[in-house]
Formats: sequence, C-alpha cells, structure tokens
Amino acid sequence: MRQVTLYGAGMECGASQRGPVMGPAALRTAGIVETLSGLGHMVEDRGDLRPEPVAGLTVPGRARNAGAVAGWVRALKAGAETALAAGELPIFLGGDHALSAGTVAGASAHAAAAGRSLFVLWLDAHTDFNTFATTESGNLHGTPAAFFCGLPGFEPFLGGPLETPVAPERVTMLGIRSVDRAEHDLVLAHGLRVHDMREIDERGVAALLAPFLDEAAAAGAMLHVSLDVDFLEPEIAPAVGTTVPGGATFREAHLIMEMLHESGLVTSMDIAELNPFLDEAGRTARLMVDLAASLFGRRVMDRQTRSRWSRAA
Ligand code: B3U
Ligand code: MN
Ligand code: MN
Repeated sequence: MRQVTLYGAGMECGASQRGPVMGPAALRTAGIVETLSGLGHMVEDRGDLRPEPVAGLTVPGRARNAGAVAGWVRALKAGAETALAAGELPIFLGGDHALSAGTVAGASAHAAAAGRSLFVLWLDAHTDFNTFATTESGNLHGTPAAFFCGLPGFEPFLGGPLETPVAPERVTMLGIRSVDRAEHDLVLAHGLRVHDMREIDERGVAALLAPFLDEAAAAGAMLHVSLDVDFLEPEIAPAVGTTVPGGATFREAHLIMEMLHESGLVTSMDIAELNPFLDEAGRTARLMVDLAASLFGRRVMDRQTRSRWSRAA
C-alpha cells in the first residue's frame, strides 16, 4: 500500500497544439482515483497546481512561451519536493511534457537532500533533449530531459542554474523514434541510455528494462517514471499532438508497468501529453489509467515465482 497523491499540471504552453490543459480532467474522468484506490492504495487528489508568476522573462532564439513554462517549472519543482519530503508518491497529471523539467528537478533535489541517487525512466517517442540553442520548433516540451541533466542555457527556467542535475547515465529512454539532428548528437555526447524502437524490436522491453531496474535497486535509488502518451502506438493512443507511428504496443507498455510494480522502486511519476481534444471518446485517457493500474499492482494472476528485485512490493 502506497500513499499516492495526484497533482494536476495542465500546462500547454510548452506544446505545439492546444488541449493538454484538459489532460488532468480527462484522467480524473477516466477514474484514476477510483482505480488506484481499488488496488488498495491511499489515494488523495490534491487538485491542480498553478504556475508561479514570472514577469519579463525573455530568452534568445526560438523558444516559445519561456516565461509561462518557467512559471510551471518552478511550481512543479516545489510541488515535487514537498510531496516527496512528506513521504508521498506523487503522480503529476499533464499537461505537456515540459512539466517534467519541474517534477524531475524536484525529485532530484529531494534525492540529493536524502542522500540517495535518482534514476529516471523516460517512456517517449522523443528524447526531449533539445536546448534553447538547438530547438527547431521552439516548443519547450522538447527540452525537459536536457534541462534536468544540467545542460547549459536553461537558467531562465529557475532564474539560475539547476543545483542537482540528474546524472545522464542514470536516465534510460525507451520507445524513441523521433530525434532532431543536433539533439541526437547531444544525447550521444552525454551518455544517456537511449533504446529506440529498433532495439525494442530486436531485444524486447524486458531485456532492456531489467538491468536498469537491477542497477537502481542495487544503488538504493529513487526512480521517477515519465510516461509520454506518444510512447504508445498512435492506433491505440491517438490523443496526443505529436503522434509518431511505430510506437510501443499495449502489451509492451503493460509489461513495463508490471515490471515497475514488481521492482517496488518507483517513487514519482508523470503522465504527460494527453490531449483530450484529440481523443476518441476517452479511449486514450482510459488506457493511461489502465497503465497506471498495472504500475500500481493490477495483475491477472499472482506470480508463482519470487520477484527478482529485493525490494519487491
Ligand atoms: N524534437 C521535436 C519534436 C518533439 C519533441 N517532443 C515532442 N515533440 N513532443 C521538438 O519540437 O523539439
Ligand atoms: Mn515527451
Ligand atoms: Mn513525445
């Protein structure tokens, strides 16, 4: 049983299209509170976070809505730190993926204060590793991973440098199938573990994920999971502004969630980029809630074998 808290983060100023502002409401309507409570957890919906006011922020280059995004990043960083310090397992309901700049920064600040390391599992079609200098679209939802890994140039987000960046080698990305050229070179230069769809096809999600979880368990680490709707194949998850064909299947996604549950390692989570304006009668919202259910312990059969992870739930 976990003390799970939900925080709406309906930002859309980092996205290419409007609609993610409705994401938290759609996840609630799809029954996220009832579903997780039904699995035996103490679930509390803390309502929606609000961005901090940030006045007069201008940035060089193409970045769009930098001031508005910075306001959200600051509020979400504070929200994540407060929730984790209180012993909660926060789930941030997006909202565009720039939200993770704040939530992961907050989780890494908390981990550092607690003397633990933070591992990040990034489930996405995109690496979201652009900087203010490399972004071609200007959409800041393409930048959060570069920010929380401490790349230079993001001072506008917090009004100064990020003091506790995540070590890039503790970041594993799965589902990748769209990376900009300059972003690609940055990802390689920083040593993130990026597993594209080809690697998933060749080796399977379990073989890619298990060593990462083993390492996190051995390190006594905290684990933040950031799930972008576009990680999934658009045929099953159409409600996202940046669909890319060839995504993770229903079965791959559930297997990942079940492994995460079994590991007992997850300490915080984002559900990002849900755009209910593009959904088909709530289908994608319901799928995201079902995936969360698998992460929080829903299963078909009790396992006959002991979990491979020492801190299994
Ligand atoms: N890399 C592109 C596309 C993109 C990234 N994240 C999303 N789209 N959702 C960019 O705009 O930076
Ligand atoms: Mn993303
Ligand atoms: Mn994406």
